[in-house]
Amino acid sequence: MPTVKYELYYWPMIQGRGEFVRLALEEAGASYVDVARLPKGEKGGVGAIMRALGGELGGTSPYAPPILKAGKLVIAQTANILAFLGPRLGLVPSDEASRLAALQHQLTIADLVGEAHDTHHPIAGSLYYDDQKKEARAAAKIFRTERMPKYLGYFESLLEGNGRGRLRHAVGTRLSYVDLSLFQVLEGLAYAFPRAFARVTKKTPRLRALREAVAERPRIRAYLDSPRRIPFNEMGIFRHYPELDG
Ligand SMILES: N[C@@H](CCC(=O)N[C@@H](CS)C(=O)NCC(=O)O)C(=O)O
Repeated sequence: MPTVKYELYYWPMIQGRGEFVRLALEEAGASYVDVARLPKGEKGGVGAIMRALGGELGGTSPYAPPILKAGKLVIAQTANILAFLGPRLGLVPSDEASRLAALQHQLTIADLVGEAHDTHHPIAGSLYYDDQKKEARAAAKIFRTERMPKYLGYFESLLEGNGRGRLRHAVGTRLSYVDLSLFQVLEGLAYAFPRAFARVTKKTPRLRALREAVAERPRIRAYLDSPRRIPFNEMGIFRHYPELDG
């Protein structure tokens, strides 16, 4: 397969959904440019995303970032991008059933990510957090006590039923992009809801082991320790507001 230089278009100040793509590219040691993180003078910044949304990259017009350009292909929707990259980066098994399973799990992760975001913006993303604090408290309570345990319990059973040994994977017997995304979701939930996360993950030893193992993969470790990894903050999907952690 020819070497492709990938271009990622994603908001430069947050991990957000772009991080799921960054982790896959980093784990594979792929050559990529995080375009919006380049200076404006090098055609970076938010302007790069606006141009991409305006159709300047060609291909099918994307609705929202993350957007990946690979040669002439322009691909949006996080799960779709990962389904494209998975085989190219060796991050998914080759059989059809495994690829479908990986995409299915990635879409479930997308649902979880959407719900995590809606804890701090339950009414609208266009309103300030301060304008929806009361509703956010109510949404976060349900998320912490019902939804997070249900999602993490589901993924724990998935790992439990797949293989042997302490470290298990979401799909097949090797690391896939789904494992990287699970790592990211666990990192995000631990940041946003440290108390609830500690409580819920007492019951999910497989997820805890996977999180630790992914963090120690050499390329991921190097990435996490580098300035390329944007710290979690209160502009992203996973935000730490102590009042939402019960
Ligand atoms: N389902 C899409 C969601 C994309 C999305 O919501 N992107 C956010 C940033 S994380 C955005 O910029 N949304 C703008 C909007 O929805 O108007 C995906 O998984 O990629």
